[in-house]
Amino acid sequence: MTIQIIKTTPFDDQKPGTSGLRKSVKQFKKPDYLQTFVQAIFNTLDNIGGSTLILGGDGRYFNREAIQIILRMAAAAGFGRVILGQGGILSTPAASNLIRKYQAAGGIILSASHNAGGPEGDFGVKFNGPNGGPAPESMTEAIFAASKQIQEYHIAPIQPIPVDKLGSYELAGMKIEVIDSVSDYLALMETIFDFNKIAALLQSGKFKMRFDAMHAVTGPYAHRILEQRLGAPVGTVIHGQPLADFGGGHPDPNQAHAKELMNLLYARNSEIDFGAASDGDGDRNMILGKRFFVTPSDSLAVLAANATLVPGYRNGIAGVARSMPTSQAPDRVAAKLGLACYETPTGWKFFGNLLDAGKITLCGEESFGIGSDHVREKDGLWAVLFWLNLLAEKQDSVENIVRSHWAEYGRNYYSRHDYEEIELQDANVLVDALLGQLPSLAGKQFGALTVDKADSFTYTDPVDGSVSKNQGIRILFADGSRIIFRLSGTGTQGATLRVYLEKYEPDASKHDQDVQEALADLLAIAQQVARIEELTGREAADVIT
Ligand code: G16
Repeated sequence: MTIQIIKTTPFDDQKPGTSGLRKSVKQFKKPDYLQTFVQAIFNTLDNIGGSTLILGGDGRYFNREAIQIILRMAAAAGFGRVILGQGGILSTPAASNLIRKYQAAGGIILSASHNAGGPEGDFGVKFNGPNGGPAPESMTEAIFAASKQIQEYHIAPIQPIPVDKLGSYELAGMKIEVIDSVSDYLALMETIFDFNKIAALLQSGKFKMRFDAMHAVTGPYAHRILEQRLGAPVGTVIHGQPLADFGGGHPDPNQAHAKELMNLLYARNSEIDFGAASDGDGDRNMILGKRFFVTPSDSLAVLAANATLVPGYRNGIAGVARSMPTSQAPDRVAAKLGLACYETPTGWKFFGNLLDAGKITLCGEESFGIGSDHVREKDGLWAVLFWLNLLAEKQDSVENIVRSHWAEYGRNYYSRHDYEEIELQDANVLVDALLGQLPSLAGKQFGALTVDKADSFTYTDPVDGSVSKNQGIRILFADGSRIIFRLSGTGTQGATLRVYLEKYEPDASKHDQDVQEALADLLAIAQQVARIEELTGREAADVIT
């Protein structure tokens, strides 16, 4: 079959962000836009000939069209086989698992994660390498460089593949296997968690949970694992049908966007003991107890402290890692248990080397992502099953488990304030002004707080020595409190300024404060130092988590 060679001109905006290339659907639908980026990925790969590619996405608008285009381009590039999730559906962690399990050359995951979907929403493409993890910075740079050089892309002639039907197909000499999207992932979860104990808890009649799939990719996974395999009552999974526009919602599992779940758990007479949600592509999670929110940072710390209660980690964990803005709660666990602890820049790709080298077993980020060495992505349902396994072992409530954790390790009050869609130019002025102040901040007194150190975070990868600069501005106080400023790398409109606030409280009698009240002095300092209102016109954040 002849391969078509289509002449094209490069786009100048195909620089992958924190997690792949995210743009509006409108941008992705521009003639040749998707094709150029996919060709740029293929052009940076060695040894495609005959290898396997994993392909799937979160089911959002444009997923199906994009799948057909990528299949044709994969055939033209010389892949021997594409393993495709049924209906074009694969959660990000499930795709990571398939890459590892079937020794693929890599995978393309179609998702803009927690960003809104639909024709007016966002789309995204990310490439994961043979270890199953997001392409490291060296590769995303190479893809960007290749995208600027593209003069043509290669594509096999049209031959639509019936992606909804399980089975094997052939396209221009390439095999396409349409597989069940859930089975391999479920099998992996069964090797990690005590399914019998979790099933007993879920079927006891004394424990009620709700899992909010937010009309995104985890719907089929959660129905199958929680309801069908573990026997939780039907209705445990809400919003379980993936929709191209996520039902008009924002598939971001946090207190602001998972409103319905929050209302269920926070109702005065709520009968639900455990609530959880996941995002567009299934890698994020939110954990709730009855009228109780677990910060992702605390969640990572609790899982690390209790890991040996779970069969997959019974022999102990090698170490933990957290992204720099994530609270230091996990560090306290690591110190007490004598574990190695690493601080990386924001972005799951930075955990890959540590996981591959066996330096860490668990890792996580404040942005509602936690994971382990079972795949090379954060994993929403894995975190939910981990919590269920702990609840089944401890026979205690989420709130009690977290409160006893605080009593033992102290509490890291933590919150993130997001100022969304501010003018890019304003954001850059703010960041430059902050950078300019850094040398003069050390030693400065703000009320009861003294600045110990202020810098722009630089990370040196302990495995390959690569250096990543400008990964967030840190103001570190003498008492361990921190203010971090960063511009998001996942937004598609203007700039999002993230302000991360953290304060450590060792005294258990002070663990009942309102989070925002506990952090009010730090917020005031952040607003003052960064001149947020003056430079952006914003009095307060749009989203507070
Ligand atoms: C992505 C990355 C995460 C990162 C998050 C927020 O998550 O995979 O590592 O923490 O974005 O990034 P930013 O603060 O730059 O917006 P996801 O779930 O969107 O893929």
